[in-house]
Amino acid sequence: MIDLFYAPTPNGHKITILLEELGLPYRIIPINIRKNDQFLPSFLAVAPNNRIPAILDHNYPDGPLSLMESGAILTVLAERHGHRFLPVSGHPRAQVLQWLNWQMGGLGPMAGQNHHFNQFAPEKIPYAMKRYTDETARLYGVLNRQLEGRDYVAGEYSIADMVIYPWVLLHERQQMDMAQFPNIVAYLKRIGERPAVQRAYVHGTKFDWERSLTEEEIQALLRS
Ligand SMILES: N[C@@H](CCC(=O)N[C@@H](CS)C(=O)NCC(=O)O)C(=O)O
Repeated sequence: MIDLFYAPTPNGHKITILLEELGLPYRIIPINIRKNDQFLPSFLAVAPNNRIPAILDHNYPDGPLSLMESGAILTVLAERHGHRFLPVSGHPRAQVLQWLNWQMGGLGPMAGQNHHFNQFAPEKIPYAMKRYTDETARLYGVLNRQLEGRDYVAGEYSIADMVIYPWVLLHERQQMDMAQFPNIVAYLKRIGERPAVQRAYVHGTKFDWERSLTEEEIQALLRS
């Protein structure tokens, strides 16, 4: 069994997508990041960076593995489960890791700042709004070009697509003009039609943003 510390955000969806694609049994431990549940000691013990997602994977003989950082979680899970969605070696593996890290170090942080300054910042700061909207658009341009003549970003459908999809799905919030990125529009449709992706997103509809867990409740959940 795998415990997934989760909220329905782009980084959270990445993990439910892979778990559903692999058909692995898992249990959601809801972490309401709007109510600061990410600072509860039981969660910090697994994810010292106080951010979701994180996993406690009980399928290790020498004790559960705790892991944070979505890119690391996807890499480790794919390697441990038959290398599905992550080639074993050579150019194909390198390409998947390249695009995975492009998302982790580029698209994710830039689109995250874009969301912050365009949607949530208490004051409108035009310089920051423009900087992150422009940078997000530049990254969409890179992705759109990479998808020219390709169905997926690194050859076969892979964990690189699973990290990119949840972020470009939020293109409206990022103020992107999708008429400029037709390959991304087709890519979103292609991935969104996968039954595993649809199942992954159902967790989001069930998440209660009004509810906050106590430390005792998390501990009880982890013991059960
Ligand atoms: N690089 C991290 C980023 C994780 C991240 O930023 N998570 C956000 C939600 S999408 C979070 O937990 N935020 C809580 C906070 O800011 O305190 C990953 O990919 O796992």
